[in-house]
Amino acid sequence: MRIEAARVIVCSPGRNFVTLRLETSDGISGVGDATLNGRELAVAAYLEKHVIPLLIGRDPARIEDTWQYLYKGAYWRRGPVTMTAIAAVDTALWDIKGKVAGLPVYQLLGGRSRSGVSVYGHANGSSLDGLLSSVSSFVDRGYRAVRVQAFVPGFPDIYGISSAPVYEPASAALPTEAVWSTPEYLAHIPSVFARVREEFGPTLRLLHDVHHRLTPIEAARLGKSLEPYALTWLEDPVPAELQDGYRLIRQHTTTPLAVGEVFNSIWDCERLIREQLIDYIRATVVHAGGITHLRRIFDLAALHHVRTGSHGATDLSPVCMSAALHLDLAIPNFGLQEYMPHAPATDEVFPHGYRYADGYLHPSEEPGLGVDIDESLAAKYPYRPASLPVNRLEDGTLHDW
Ligand code: KDG
Ligand code: MG
Repeated sequence: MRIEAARVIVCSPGRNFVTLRLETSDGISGVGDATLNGRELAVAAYLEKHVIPLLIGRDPARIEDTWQYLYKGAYWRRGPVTMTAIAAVDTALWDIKGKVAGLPVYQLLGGRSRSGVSVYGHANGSSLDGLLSSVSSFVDRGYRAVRVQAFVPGFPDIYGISSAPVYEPASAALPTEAVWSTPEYLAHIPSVFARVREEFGPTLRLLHDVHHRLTPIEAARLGKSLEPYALTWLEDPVPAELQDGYRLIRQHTTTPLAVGEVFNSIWDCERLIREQLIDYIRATVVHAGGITHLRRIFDLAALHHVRTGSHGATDLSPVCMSAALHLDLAIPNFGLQEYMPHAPATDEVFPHGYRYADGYLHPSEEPGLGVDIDESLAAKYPYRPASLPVNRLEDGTLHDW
């Protein structure tokens, strides 16, 4: 069997997605997600100009070899664009392998390690009462883990909080700007968690995403002030470029730490994992080199008692979510999976067999990944430029986010 054709589909059913389809000489095809939020066309061009010509004629069964070929052969290693493109090829090849074998991909990865994939949802609100009712709506739907994000009084445009029914991190064609105040944030957030614990008791799993906005010592203070509320994790407390920051936070607090949604290689997290500076690794299939490379990261994490908590925002397509669920089901050190339902238009363009029930996602039992893209429907939703916002401090300084 050979790879006979490959094409990149860029569409925007509610938001932008980039998808790779590989077709084989046996008439089997596979799909991979290649969406890099706000930089979609860079990955599409990388695939079309530099990767697809290398794939035609290759044996689709050689997943590891193809991965190594694309990674090592380019000379230029790592980076979000390259690794997202490699991820798309890798994911599509796993899909094909599953279809050839007549098995869902999780079976090829070693079979089930659990009965379902525990997920967390995103609660937020423009007032404390709104936030509490948002948490409550997740609890009512069976969620046992909820991410809690709160508006800070006086700062209405905080990234990661939205009253829209479907969360959208990239709204405008050009970046919008929001103002951020660390003192106001640090003063406000503990009182929010106090209230949520009071209302929902001690066992609901609570998470919070800082979106890389603090310095290590500020994050240490936040972690300490949240200890009474026993979070499952504090996410991206600081930018992860300077990883000693995580050691500093660790020295001060027992609040568990999660990081990794912007990581694209095992080398981004090798030290954080080996030195047990984090508790959850949040890398995901589409941005971290596909199932093959993410499995490598997760196996390293397993050795060091670090659990997984893959990114699962709406800017990762149902193709990525399907792949993530197969991996989540199979690995020994799974922790939690982020789950933000897509817009109805997205679900229509990407028919998929995974389903949510009572706090868990279950991957499809169909051969392969159990997801597809309806290309003629996708063509009705052309690409729209979209960017992530940026943050400034009150004095106008450009800030991390
Ligand atoms: O594209 C960026 C978003 O996916 C990200 O900001 C969402 O932080 C996020 C999360 O935890 O889902
Ligand atoms: Mg996050």
